[in-house]
Amino acid sequence: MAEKKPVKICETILRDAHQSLIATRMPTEIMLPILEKMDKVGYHSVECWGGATFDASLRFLKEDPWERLRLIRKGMPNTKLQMLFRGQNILGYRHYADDVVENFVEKSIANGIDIIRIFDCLNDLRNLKAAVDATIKIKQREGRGHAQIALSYTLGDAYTLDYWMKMAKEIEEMGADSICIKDMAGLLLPYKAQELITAMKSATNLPIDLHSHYTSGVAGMTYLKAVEAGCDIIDTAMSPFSMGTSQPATEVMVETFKGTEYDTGYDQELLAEIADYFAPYREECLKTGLLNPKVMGVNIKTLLYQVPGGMLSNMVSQLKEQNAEDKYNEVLNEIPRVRKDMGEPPLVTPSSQIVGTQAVFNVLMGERYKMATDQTKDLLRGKYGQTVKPMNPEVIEKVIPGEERITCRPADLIENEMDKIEADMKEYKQQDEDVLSYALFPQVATDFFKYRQAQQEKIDVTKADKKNEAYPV
Ligand SMILES: [Mn+2]
Repeated sequence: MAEKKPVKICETILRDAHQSLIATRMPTEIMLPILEKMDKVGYHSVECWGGATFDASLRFLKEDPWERLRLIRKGMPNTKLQMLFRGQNILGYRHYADDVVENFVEKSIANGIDIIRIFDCLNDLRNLKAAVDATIKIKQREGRGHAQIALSYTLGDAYTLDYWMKMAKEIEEMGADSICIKDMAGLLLPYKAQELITAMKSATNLPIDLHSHYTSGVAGMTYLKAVEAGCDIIDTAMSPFSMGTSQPATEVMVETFKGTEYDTGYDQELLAEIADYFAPYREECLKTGLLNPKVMGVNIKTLLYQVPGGMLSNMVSQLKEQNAEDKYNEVLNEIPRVRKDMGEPPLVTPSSQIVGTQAVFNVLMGERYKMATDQTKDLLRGKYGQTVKPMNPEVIEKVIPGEERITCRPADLIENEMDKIEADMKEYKQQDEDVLSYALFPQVATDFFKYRQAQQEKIDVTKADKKNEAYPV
């Protein structure tokens, strides 16, 4: 047999799997009892934090996301914990100053994160630099922390093999520890993956991680061809929360590579126990409607139109609101034109919403760019960063006539803001991390802080140990 080269697995059930299937609603109490078993699998990493989990914890679950992280760290002392980090947006929806980005990285690692996967919706590497540099600094100081740069995978004229190879080299020069190809829409086809991984492997020595979704039904095959071409890490989800808009099933990929040079060596009986643990929760989610069977199937339109599934459903609801569902095909044809006008960005949050909404406007108004959203204007102004291709000068002239555009890294224009943010929220602060929760989601965090305080006071009344005057919180 050829030299052993076990494929590494990043398990996503504690983050992307439930973000993709049940709107990020898995509470910490469901996670905790199974951590000990998950810790024994030997996963390369468990993705458990970041992405939408932070917002959903505070907003819907009324949980402190930092506390969740600490509990997972305690429950899985031997496994690397991974998070998803949206470059200069961190986990929020605007560009933050560098001091907020650095502080967030620092606290993420201090509370238990090992691997930070950092991406940007335009693949503008300048928007990743602050987070990557902060991670590298901590790694040099403490020996912990791994900066993985993720490239948003997309199709289009600009995205040649040369483009991906050039990006891989630049990522290596930035000092990242690994590269991820982040295929959020499940667009990467098996034979294309083979080509892509082969090309990128020739350009860099960094480990390559492939992250896809089963949305269009090809991800399992794509992983197989990618691993054969030298892909080092694949992202999978335990079967009860796999497939559909989530990742391929962990157990299936493990079995697929069994007995080959890529054999993970994982214990299928242990994996079965973990799956058995999550199965009743899956049933419960189906029963309550949290898990909609609609997201479990194959969405072939994703492949046909090369547009993420979520973007298509947004577009349908926007058209429905305007009683213009008959314009569906017109808008579908307009999307690639708008994308070209805007420099052909990958279609991922927030660029997917910007392009999709503008395409709807262009069709409904009967004149292209007669009206433009504020986000379209900001994208054209350069406020999201640089696109791979130049934007259409005629569109710029029509939408933001005479305005100055920025070409620098957008965050260069933002003054450090930690002190001000802390001053704004100090009445609620119980831990340093609260300042960061507030920085990202001021209103949602404030509501959470008030809820937390009420809970603590309520607990004090009912559970207070009167004799010792101890007040558990
Ligand atoms: Mn994903």
